[in-house]
Amino acid sequence: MTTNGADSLCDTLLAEGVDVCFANPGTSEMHFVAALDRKPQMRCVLGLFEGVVTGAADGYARMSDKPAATLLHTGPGLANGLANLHNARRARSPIVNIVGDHASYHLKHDAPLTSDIEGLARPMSSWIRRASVGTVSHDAAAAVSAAKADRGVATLILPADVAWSEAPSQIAPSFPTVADRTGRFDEAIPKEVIRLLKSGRKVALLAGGRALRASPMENISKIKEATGARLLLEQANSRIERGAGRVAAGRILYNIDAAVQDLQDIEVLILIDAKSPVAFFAYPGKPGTPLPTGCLVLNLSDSCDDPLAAISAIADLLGLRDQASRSIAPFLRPERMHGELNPLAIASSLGTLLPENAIICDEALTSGQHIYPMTSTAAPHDYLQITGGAIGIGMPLAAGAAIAAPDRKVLCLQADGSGMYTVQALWTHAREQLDIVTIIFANRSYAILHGELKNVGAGAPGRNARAMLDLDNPALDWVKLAGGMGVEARRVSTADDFHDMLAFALSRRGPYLIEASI
Ligand SMILES: Cc1ncc(C[n+]2csc(CCOP(=O)(O)OP(=O)(O)O)c2C)c(N)n1
Ligand SMILES: [Mg+2]
Repeated sequence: MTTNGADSLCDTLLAEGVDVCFANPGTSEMHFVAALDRKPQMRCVLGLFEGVVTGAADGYARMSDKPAATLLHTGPGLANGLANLHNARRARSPIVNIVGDHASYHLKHDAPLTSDIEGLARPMSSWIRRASVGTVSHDAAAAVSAAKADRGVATLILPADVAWSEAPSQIAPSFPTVADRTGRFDEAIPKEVIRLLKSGRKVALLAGGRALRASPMENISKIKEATGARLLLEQANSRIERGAGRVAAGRILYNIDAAVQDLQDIEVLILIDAKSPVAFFAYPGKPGTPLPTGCLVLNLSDSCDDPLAAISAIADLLGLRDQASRSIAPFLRPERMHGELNPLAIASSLGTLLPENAIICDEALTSGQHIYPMTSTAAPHDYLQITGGAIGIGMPLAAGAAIAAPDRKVLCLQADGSGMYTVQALWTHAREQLDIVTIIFANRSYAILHGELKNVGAGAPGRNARAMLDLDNPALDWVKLAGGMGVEARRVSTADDFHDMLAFALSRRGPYLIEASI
């Protein structure tokens, strides 16, 4: 029995559990589109720009712990999606990134869309392969396995002739994946960590990645309490399960001077599915890492396939298995604020009104500083951040999260400048009727860059600097932008109106946008 390469690819993806495809197709992918059309089990979601496609695939992976497929058109389509693939790579999100290309024998003509796809894909991909006639099912199974095993972007290039050529209808068997590594750790590690924890030195546990789910966090928190260590989270995280009933913990500070001061006493840092902290940028005369010189760093992932299993073993060795953590956040509502609308008032309304099990996608940048503290005792929720510093992920991330978790309310906290990079995501919110409330922090400026200009000692901004950092003249009208893409929206400019509007938006299902004039 035979089929064609595109059908074989789709069948293999479905057999591997990949049943969502975020797409923006072109001519070279028409056989793939036709094959997807024959698979009603596959949910195809159109993004009107490739940055929406890749950002949504990231959000989907973070909330479902499995990869979606993308469908991108040749090198330029991939290039448009790279910034959010960069963020996905930093989030360690599994993605099967499918990029269509010309038929193999057409490349020699150097047609207009021909480019070095491998070269474009390499920096953001943990795995790259060009599918071949006859092996496309194996290639697809290998891509899914690589995305899961590496927790990364597996780029599968699909030449048009591979898609339309005959292929065996038999599906390739699955490859061993990350599941096979579950529970594996170096037996010496738990004792070594306990020795360090009891050495009298000042130890900090730095948690990131999968360690930020509720259950491993409780183990880590108990170890902290039993040994007097400090507990910190990475500065930018893929997904934190937090809020009332969960462990409350602070993050490494963004500002390098503040972070240096905060960590000055640390003598030993233990990394739990985390990277050693670094300054976000270099500044003249300032250090590249906030750690004090001589700080010993032990990365559990260097010797443990499953660092969380090692953590669990440490908790057991310390006799903590049946104890509860004492650092569980209570359910407390911040006080309602009145008067002018500002980021603090928005954060306090969020803390009060956040529905249980909500998903927060935070790309609020300078307006977001109060959100993390003001939601620490809110109803339990998941908190997703921009992990790679490439702005323009908030609304796509929310789309992917909402598709992965259709029964949960998604709150997209979106700074205005960043929002304009991938504003088309709102159309996907409307098209798919996603349950997302987007809050635009409309400060009509690249406020963070105004701050950075000051930080480098450049003095007051003149005409050219303001031309590059202000978003006024004309001011963006988010109500019209959203309306033009099918998302209902309102503008508010007082704390009371914001609170009422948020309560209203949360009381209904489907996409809604609030332009918060701040
Ligand atoms: C892809 C990408 N392009 C440019 C930048 C540089 N950059 C960082 S923040 C920023 C402006 C952010 O403005 P906004 O989203 O309105 O947030 P605000 O600073 O006003 O809080 C820019 C352009 C970046 N980080 N990533
Ligand atoms: Mg702004």
